[in-house]
Amino acid sequence: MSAGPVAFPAQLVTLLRGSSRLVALTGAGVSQESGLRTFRDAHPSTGSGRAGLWSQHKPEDLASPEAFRRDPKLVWDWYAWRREAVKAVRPNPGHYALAEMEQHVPGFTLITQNVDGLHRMAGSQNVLELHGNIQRVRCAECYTFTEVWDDDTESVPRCRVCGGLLRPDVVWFGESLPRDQLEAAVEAARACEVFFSIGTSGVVQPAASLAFAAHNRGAVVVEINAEPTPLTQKADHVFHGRSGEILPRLVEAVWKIT
Ligand code: BJW
Ligand code: ZN
Repeated sequence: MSAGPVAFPAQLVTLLRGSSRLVALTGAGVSQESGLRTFRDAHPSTGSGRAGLWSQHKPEDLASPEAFRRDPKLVWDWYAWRREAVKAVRPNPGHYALAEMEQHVPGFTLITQNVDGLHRMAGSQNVLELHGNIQRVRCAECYTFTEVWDDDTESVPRCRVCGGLLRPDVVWFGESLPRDQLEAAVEAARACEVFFSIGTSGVVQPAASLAFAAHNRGAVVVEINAEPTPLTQKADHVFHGRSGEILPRLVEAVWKIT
């Protein structure tokens, strides 16, 4: 799919040029062009290898405390595989465009649901990670973080402090989001002039409600996504296509043309 020529309304360009409080909420779609799989898009089964194995499971069924209790090794291995996949990829033009946007807007907050760390790698600085980071590993019992563990093929590695099982420091369904990150995100969403929702299906709470909070406080809401979402009807501007194509063109149109 190609974004084709994108026309940005003059009203939006002018608003963005004068904007000093801007929020961008990102989801898995932003990292799709780096080669990472999204959660809810249809995926062709590879039929072989690990990717094929995981395609038998719905990601949401693995991203929960219940799944970890039921089969810790299955969940650990899924994250170990994804951790390696993340290490092998690099930011794409969408990540870099958002990092550049931050240079032009004094009060820019990037709120991400992604656990891959690609926004920071692209140079974004004011980043709130709502769902944690897949490269961090901690004890499921005592919360102690660890950077070294014995990767046993038979069982999940254990905490050196209390013997509890190790797990990724990500937020699973039914778990609370990191309070400091969520509070800062809510505050930024309520105070911003423009709110971008980019590459997210907008179905996972509480992240999905941030765009509506911004809208209710009078912010202009802009959606960039491959397909319509529950936010589309409420958004003031909608651009359907790939974020890695649309975002660089937007930055060019708003901040690079005098
Ligand atoms: C492109 C593209 C391209 C593709 N360019 N676009 C209120 C009402 C109902 C339920 C709840 C509620 N409050 C809480 C809940 C329960 C639950 C929830 O939301 N459930 C719903 C699914 C119904 N939420 C929680 O449990 C949260 N905890 C919480 O609220 O605690 C308090 C509480 C608990 C229980 C009850 C009440 C209160 C925690 C949520 C944690 C989510 N964790 C995961 C896994 C993280 C670790 C990991 O990576 O494994 O986070 S699930 C998964 O979904 C991951 C993502 O961050 C998240 C969002 O997905 P995202 O990013 O939107 O990806 P996709 O795949 O869905 O969408 C990609 C989009 O991109 C698509 O639209 C594509 O079209 C598009 N796209 N290529 C542009 N190139
Ligand atoms: Zn422990």
